[in-house]
Amino acid sequence: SALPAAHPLASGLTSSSPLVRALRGDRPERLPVWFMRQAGRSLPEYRALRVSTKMLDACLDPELSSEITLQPVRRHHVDAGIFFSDIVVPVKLAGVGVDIVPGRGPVLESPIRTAADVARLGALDPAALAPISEGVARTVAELGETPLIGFAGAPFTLAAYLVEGGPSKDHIRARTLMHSDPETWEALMTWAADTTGAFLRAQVLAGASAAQLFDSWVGSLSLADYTAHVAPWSARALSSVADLGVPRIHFGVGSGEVLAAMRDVGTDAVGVDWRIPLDEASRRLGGNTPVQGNIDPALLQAPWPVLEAHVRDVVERGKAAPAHVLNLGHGVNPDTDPDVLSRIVELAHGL
Ligand code: 1CP
Repeated sequence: SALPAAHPLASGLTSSSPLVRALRGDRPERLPVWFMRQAGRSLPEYRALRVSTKMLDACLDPELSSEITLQPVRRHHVDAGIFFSDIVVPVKLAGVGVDIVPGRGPVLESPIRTAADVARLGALDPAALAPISEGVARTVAELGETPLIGFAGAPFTLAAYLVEGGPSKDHIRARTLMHSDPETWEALMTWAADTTGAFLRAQVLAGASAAQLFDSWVGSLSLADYTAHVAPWSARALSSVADLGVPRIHFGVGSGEVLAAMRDVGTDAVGVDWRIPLDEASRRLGGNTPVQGNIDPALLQAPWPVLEAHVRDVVERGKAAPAHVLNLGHGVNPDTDPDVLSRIVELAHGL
């Protein structure tokens, strides 16, 4: 692979970690577990660090991004860190006016809807990614044998924000554009794939031992639209790290109809939300693909015996797949008691 020799995966530091082994289709003695959105608002130590710093400024401060990434690893003893950043960080670094508004999410200065809007989008200068590479390098230096997961937003999920101008429910404008003006759509998706791909590649080169592509809003698409108007660009984004040999995870929400198509764009493992049980997900994937998931985040607020029974059921059903990484079906809700997450890790490691 083209990884630098000192990279934790190339040097052997993380190559036998439970996470990397499971993503490569193995069943390590310890079931690996981490949580989407484990860094951030459920942790009082995160809220304390963030009081005077805006979200995107925190993402571009290597000392802060590294410290926030490490907080949940220290507290919960999870099997991986996920780099603290956001899917819109590369969009901002490419010069697009975007902010993360507290309580709302990413909001664009002006939405990208026309051929002229897309033509104005500039290429991401690799030098702009320096704060990301530095944040990752600082993080892996502290993590040792615990792998760091790098991530990026999939082109469709990014396009949903760019076209809508902010969070939306059904991503109607984006779904209209792919049909009403396919040429503009394809130009936008190509830009999004290359921009998000560069962000992902920078994290891997700087030391991430796995890469996850988040297509959070893929559930609003039909299989036909996914295949024709989205999959080629998700493949393009994932191909940005294909030569580096790190295991790849492709995650979506509401993805039951498109699971196999998401696998087919080129990934090692598929992340599954809480809507379909893992044995059914594995069946839809043909039985040969490692799966990640899929504790229902709503049950994090349920009484422990209820949650424990659910986690055990998820682990049992995960045995239908060749390998399993335990996770949530979507991100940690900010109201979650962090002790509950620690307790799930303890349970998983004792199984
Ligand atoms: O003020 C704050 O604390 C901001 C809240 C926050 C945080 C902590 C946002 C705004 N982003 C993040 C970090 C983040 N975002 C991480 C790293 C932390 C971790 O996972 O441990 C990651 C992986 C993301 C990725 C992300 N951002 C996704 C994909 C994952 C998912 O949850 O589906 C998406 C869709 C976003 C957009 C986004 N950023 C922030 C918010 C509130 C949102 C969602 C807005 C919406 O509902 O549309």
